[in-house]
Amino acid sequence: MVGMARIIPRIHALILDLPFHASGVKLVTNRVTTLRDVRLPGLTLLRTMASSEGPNLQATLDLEDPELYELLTKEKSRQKKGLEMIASENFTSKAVLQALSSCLHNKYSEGYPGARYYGGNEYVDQVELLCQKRALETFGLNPEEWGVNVQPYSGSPANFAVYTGVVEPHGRIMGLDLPDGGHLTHGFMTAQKRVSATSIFFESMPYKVNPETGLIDYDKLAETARLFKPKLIIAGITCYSRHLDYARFREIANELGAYVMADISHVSGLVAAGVSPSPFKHCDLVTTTTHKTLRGARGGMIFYRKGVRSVGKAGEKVYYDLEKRINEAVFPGLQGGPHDNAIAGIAVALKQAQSPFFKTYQEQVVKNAQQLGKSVMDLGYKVVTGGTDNHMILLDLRPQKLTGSKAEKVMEAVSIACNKNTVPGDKSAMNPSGIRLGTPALSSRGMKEADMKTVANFIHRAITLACEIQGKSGPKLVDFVKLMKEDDAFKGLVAALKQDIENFSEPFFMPGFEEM
Ligand code: DSN
Repeated sequence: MVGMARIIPRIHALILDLPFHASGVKLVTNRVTTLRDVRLPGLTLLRTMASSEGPNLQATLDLEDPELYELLTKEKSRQKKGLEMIASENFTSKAVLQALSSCLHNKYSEGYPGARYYGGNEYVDQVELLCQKRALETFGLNPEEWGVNVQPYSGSPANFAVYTGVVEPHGRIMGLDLPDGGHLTHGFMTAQKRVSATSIFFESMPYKVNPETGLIDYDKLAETARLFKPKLIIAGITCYSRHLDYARFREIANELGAYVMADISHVSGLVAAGVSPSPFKHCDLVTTTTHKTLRGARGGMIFYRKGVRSVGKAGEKVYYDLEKRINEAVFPGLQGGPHDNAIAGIAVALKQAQSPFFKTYQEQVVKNAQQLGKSVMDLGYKVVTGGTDNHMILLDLRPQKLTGSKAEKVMEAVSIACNKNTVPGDKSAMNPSGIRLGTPALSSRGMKEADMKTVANFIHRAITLACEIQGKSGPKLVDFVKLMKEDDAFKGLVAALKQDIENFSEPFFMPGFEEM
């Protein structure tokens, strides 16, 4: 072994010294790190796999698939150079990424710990149990009162599993309307189309925000719920910057004997850190994604209550039966094998979420969003609800007479990733008047309030530029984009702002792998 250790670097050096095409030998890359990485046609001796056919199963991605590798490095560079302000995105840790790309990826494990349909799940069982335990701990839950399913592939499947398990087909649900800040899976439909499967297989009735204040109209919700008599009411958002009143949802549901399901996908990191109110006291079910503010691997979780649901007049107890309903809805109802690598990645993130650093991070996320809101308002912009309690702000661009789509296009061109969004009162979800801006990803890079002031100025420059382009292009988006991309003066302004933004953003710390 000692001999080989001496010889290998020599062969390695020899290979690197070879002229590029010498003797029919072609190095796929000059970034050779180990002998195993070298693919030398005609010199199969040096390949890790003795096989002369097929892909080298030990080759790294850069060698095995340079085309894809290049795309991934470009995406990494885009993430690092730009400002990632999509409120649902974050930069997860290297440890989570390692769990995701581990051997757990290889395993099938239909079923639940201790009751799998395949063999070889000794360690997978322990990983899933660890993830469940950490999930309950992270949110301060007593295992006698709450259980959790960590297998949902993401937030939409988690929500669909709850409806499948708890609300019978064509049973009734109520959720915040999509244009008012709800989610597709909260029952979205239009007069013409049942858009989400949630509205195809279940009957949905939306509740709304007050178009003047932008705040949820709980009185109207109560009134509509009395008429519609839903089996389940969803307390959840994708674009709403104020805390939810979970106690009020409970009160409304209690009148009807309905379940309350909180969908905390956006705020689960904030809830875990105690900087947003916890829904658990008031809800029967809680769903969440795991990759937004929680900063874990991409996946979903469903928390369900256990124990006594209610006590009748004669003292008789009614027990929750949610555990069986939820578990059977996830598997075998809607899913096959769980993504064990994702479950491991979620477990890592949940461990991190219990640390004091995570609390500091989430406090910074909120401080940054509040500073961003204040800075853009100081620059003359309208922020829906006049600020934020959480990780996002919603800019209303109607005073600028600009659509969210146009603002989003310019932001993208100058390396700010964000999304167009409806604002209260908007008629069309396809042509919304606002943009949603979030701070979780920038906060993971270490940005603070002072940086948010700089970011607000970049946003101001981008929107000012969008207004100038629109002044020349007219209202059609296609003309707007054409002018932005083809007019020399605008191209120059876009390039200059992009450069300023990238010069600012690139030096910040970036979690994850170095190159991709
Ligand atoms: N796509 C997510 C968001 O941006 O809010 C919700 O699923």
